Amino acid sequence: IEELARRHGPDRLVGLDLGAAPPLPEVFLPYYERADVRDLAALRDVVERYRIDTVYHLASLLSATGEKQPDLAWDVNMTGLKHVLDLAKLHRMKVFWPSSIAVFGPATRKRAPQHAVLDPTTMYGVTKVSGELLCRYYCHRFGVDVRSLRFPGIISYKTRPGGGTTDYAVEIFYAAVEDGAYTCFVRPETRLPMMYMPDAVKATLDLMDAPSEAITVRTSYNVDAVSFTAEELAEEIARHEPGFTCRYAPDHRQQIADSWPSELDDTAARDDWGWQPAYDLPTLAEDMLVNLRQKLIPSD
Ligand code: VAH
Repeated sequence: IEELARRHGPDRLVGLDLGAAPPLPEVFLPYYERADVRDLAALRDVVERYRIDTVYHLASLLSATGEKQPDLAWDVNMTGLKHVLDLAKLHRMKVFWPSSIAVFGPATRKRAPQHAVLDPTTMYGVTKVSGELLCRYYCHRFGVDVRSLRFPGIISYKTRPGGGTTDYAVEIFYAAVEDGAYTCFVRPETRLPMMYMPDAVKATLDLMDAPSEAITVRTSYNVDAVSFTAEELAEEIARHEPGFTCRYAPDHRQQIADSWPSELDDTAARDDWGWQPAYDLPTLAEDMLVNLRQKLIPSD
């Protein structure tokens, strides 16, 4: 929302979520609607009242929450996406929809190719594979210009994490600033692909700005940025926060993490629309900690 406001002006945007508007310290959002993405009539009313031409459809239950409530995950993730695609077909809207590394499963080697056998072990992953196929169907059958990225774990200081398996890579930064110590819910050697939020926003908007004829992948593009183990992350944080300690107590999320690849082959994204990440682990960690100290430690 903040980057779209910078590019188009806040009065060109309408925020929509189930709950109240998120804190947006950098922008005032004049138009905000509350609706459940499973309510087609409510979505259609917003689309028609504001004459929406582009939708960034991010509403979803994530992997860990989805395993606790698989029926709800299927309902929100699939019904919500189909409603957006049906409205996009009716009103010729352009759509961005995020997929995830969660589409991959045990059949994939540690470096996930763009075109692979997709055998996810979570309901979240099943909804992402199904969603990718639904998007490609709506594009080829109805001409809907829907585009998608298979995001790695996304790291941000702006909102606290919730419901994801990669959340340890965000929680650890908050714990380092607030407590100087963290108990990690995956093993130290767990290596996963990650991406800093500014890179995720850049990838999303670069993809959406690309000419339609450049888009050769209508399921979802692999995008890779940085891969590290939980231990490598803890060691990098300790370089910036002397005395920080991390212990490991794997829980149910370990088996989800173990089913995912450790990196992605994103050649197609780089070739088709010039994908290029800007952050590596040291610059990501530095930026996270500088901003979290400002956010969490009250200035005198
Ligand atoms: C999750 N952060 O952990 C999400 C993501 C890479 C996984 O889709 O569920």
